Amino acid sequence: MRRTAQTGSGRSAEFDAIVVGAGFSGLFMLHSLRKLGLTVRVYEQGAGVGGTWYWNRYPGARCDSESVYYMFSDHMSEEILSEWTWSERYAAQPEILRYLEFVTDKMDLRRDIQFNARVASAVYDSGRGCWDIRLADGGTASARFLITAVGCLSATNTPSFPGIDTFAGESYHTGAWPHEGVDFTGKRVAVIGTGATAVQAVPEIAKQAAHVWVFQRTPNYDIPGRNRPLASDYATAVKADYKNLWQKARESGFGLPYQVVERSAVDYAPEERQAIFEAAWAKGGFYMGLETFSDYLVNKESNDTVSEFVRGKIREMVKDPATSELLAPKDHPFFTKRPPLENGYYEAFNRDNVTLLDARATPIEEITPRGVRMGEHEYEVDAIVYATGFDAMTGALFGMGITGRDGLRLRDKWRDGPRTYLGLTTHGFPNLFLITGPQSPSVLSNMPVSIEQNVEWIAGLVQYMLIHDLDAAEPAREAEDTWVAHHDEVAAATLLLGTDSWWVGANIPGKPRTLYPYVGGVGPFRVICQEVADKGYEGLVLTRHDATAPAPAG
Ligand code: N01
Repeated sequence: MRRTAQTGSGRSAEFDAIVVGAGFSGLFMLHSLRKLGLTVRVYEQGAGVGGTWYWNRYPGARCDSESVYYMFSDHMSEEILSEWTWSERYAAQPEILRYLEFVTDKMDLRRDIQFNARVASAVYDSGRGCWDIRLADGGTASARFLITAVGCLSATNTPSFPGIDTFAGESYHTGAWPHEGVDFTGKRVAVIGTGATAVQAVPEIAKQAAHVWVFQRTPNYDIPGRNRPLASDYATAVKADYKNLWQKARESGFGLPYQVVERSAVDYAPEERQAIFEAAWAKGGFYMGLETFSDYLVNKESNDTVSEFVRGKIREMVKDPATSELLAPKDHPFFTKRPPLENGYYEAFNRDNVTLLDARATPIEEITPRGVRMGEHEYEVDAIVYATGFDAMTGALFGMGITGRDGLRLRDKWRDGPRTYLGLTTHGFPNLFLITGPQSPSVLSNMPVSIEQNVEWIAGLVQYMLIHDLDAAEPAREAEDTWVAHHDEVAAATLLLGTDSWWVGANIPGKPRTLYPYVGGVGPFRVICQEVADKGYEGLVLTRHDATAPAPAG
């Protein structure tokens, strides 16, 4: 492989690889490609590293994975792993951002990152065998490899409520929060949405605001996070056992080293089941979903038991019966939408200054200059917080104007839903690699574990191409068809497609309904990817730029 892309004009900056995004994925990709000796440029839209953790600065923002597993493993740096200690069970956004800045500086990554650089288009030039990038500010660059590290939840979604621009007060989307913070003291605030974000933000906003109206369309099964300062002996014990724990996480279903017991809730007597539920509830966190029973996603009857248990807890926690009934989900099974972790959310509804509104029974009709109108009632507020989520998994990719061979736009190719090979590549787009792309485990996992696996697989492929003097990698159409069919089959065996959620694209009008992440599990996915690599990247057509026929792949 000729390492540096050749450009005709000579004016465009040239690199071996361009990475888009400087969050967890982009940072590890940069590090991994550098180790192979490639010249790399990372383009990052923000003014700093962090991705999700750069943008989502809303009050209460923190990770829902336990911090000790929400970081790079020793594959990034043994030194960082031993030097860094989290202060809380679930780290808050400022601490995670500090961590990513620490990693960036420690690994000297900053010098290859261009900040405030939004990729406006990325077009493959078949003649030259490289990707031409145009930035929003007019800058251009070319590279043999294009790797997207744009995150799954980075294109914000604000519903097009009539009158939205007429509001005279302050409006915020949680995914693009002002860096200087927002002081809600004494203000009347509308929070629209009740997903994982709102569940974190509402208790914090309620501490300051004169009144908070929470506009709920669909209630969620919120699990107690039971956040607390991290005991130093716990952190030390985890560090001491790190290799084992990370290996477990890599082989697990969801990227967490939990003890999953293969059993169904329906095989247990009600009292036994209750004891198992209570223990997980007391522990807090995703143990409720992952360590109690293993068939919630495929067995409705089993799921009914846990769903009812959580509803019971909500009724216990929220004093006003009408409010607790409204908060108790009945329209979908547990974990068929991402269950938020709550640290004070339900309790917030016991405050006098928090009111829950039913935006399902009476939808929001318009935003007025003074506030939010539902039916005949206008709620006058000083600030509106849109906790309305994201155009997940494809929004940011489509926003980059990716165009592959023969002028094929990614947006057009995926018009009826994503089509990928392993979620990492897509036919018609040579040398385009997607980190945590659709049809990979991505958001159905603890992200750092999936990110490391994706990045290492991509870096392994690039290394293979260097060794074998190959220029381009692109999945064969048949390999892609087989992966999509497998992905769809696994998805269809679960309850996930039956629930409206952003996992299936239901939150964006017109978005194709399909399960966007792969639900086959982090461990099995890893094995599949490894087998593909072991067979000389089976399913990919690997070519030399100057050859017309595919080069032998083995
Ligand atoms: O977004 P969401 P989010 N009228 O799409 C409502 C991750 N995350 O930002 O459910 C009224 O879940 C919508 O209602 P409905 C995590 O993976 C991670 O909260 O569609 N309401 C819903 O209540 C999470 O799943 C962490 O009926 C409208 C809300 O807006 C993902 O991010 C922390 C509406 C959107 O909820 C997204 O969470 C936080 C309308 N027209 C988030 N349109 C960590 O672990 C939308 N809604 C760090």
